[in-house]
Amino acid sequence: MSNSTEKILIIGAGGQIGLELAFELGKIYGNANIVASDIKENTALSSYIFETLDALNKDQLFAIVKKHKITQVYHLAALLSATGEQNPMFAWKLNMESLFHVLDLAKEKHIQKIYWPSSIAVFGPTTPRLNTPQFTVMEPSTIYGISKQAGERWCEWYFHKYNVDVRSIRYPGLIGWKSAPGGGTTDYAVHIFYEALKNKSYTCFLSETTALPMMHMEDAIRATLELMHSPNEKIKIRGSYNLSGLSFNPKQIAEEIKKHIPDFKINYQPDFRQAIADSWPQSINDLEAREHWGWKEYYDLPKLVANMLSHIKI
Ligand code: AKB
Repeated sequence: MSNSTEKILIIGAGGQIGLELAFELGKIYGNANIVASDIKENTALSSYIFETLDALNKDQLFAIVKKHKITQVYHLAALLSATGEQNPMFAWKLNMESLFHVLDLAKEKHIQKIYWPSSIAVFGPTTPRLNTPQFTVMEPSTIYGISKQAGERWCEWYFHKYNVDVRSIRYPGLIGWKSAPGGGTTDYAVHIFYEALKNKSYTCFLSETTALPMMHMEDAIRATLELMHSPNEKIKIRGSYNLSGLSFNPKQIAEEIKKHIPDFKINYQPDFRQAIADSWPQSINDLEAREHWGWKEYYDLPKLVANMLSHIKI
C-alpha cells in the first residue's frame, strides 16, 4: 500500500517493540510509508526509510517530520525500569522531553496522531496488586514509572487543551522472539527461553513467587494497532489504557517450559529488580479497553511457551 496517505514515523524503531511494530505497520501502510528512526542505524530496519534521530533533538525531529510529510508518530524511545534506576536523571530527561517534542508537533498541527506507550510501572506499592483497576491509587516508586505517570497526565492535558489525538496503552512485560528486550524488570521472561534452549538452565533475578502481568508481543502489537485504528469517539481514556494478557511467576513459566524441555532447571538469585517487581501489580483489570475498543488477548501461558520455544533459533 505504498500510495497510502499516511506517513508513519517510529521513534526508537530499533527497540523491542519498534522492530515488531515497524514490520506490522509496513504490512498495513507499505514499507515506503514507514520512516524508522533510532539513535543509531540498525540493519534490521533496512526495509524502511531510515533516519538517525536523537529523540531529545527537537530540531532534528521537526526536520524529519517536515521532510517526509509525517502524519502519525509512534514514539517508543525510553529508558525502562531497570536501566532508568541506574541513570535516573537521564531517564527523566529522555522519557519526558522527547514526549513534549512529539506532543508539540501535534499541537502545532504538523502531525495528526500519536501513539505513546505507558506501562504497569505507573502503579506502585500502595496500589491494589490483584486485578488492578484502571483508576486507582498510583504512587510509582521507579523513575521510569514516575515519568510514565507524568507522561499520561501530559497526554491527557494536551488532548483536552489542544485536541491532540494521542493514544496509549499501559504495557505489561512483553514477550516475543523477534526482538530482544532492553533494560526492564520483566526481561527475565524472555531471557529464560534462550537459556532453556541453550543451557537447559536459567538463573532468575526475581524470586520464584513473583507474579507479574505479561503479554505475548503479537498480542501487544495487535492491541496497539487496534487502538490506533479505532474511531476517535471510542477512545474515552487519553491518559493510558490498562491492558491484560496473562499473569505468571518464574516458577510457573519454568514448569511450563519443563513440559517441552524436561531437564530444564531454574534457580533464583534476586537482585535490585526484585524490589521493583514487588512494587508492581500481579494482575491487571482491563475492563475499559475491552468495553471501549474491544480488546481481547489471544495468548495464555501454554500457547505463549509453545510459540516461543518453536520460534527461537539458537
Ligand atoms: C519494564 O520491565 O520496565 C517494562 C515494563 C513493564 O514497562 N517491560
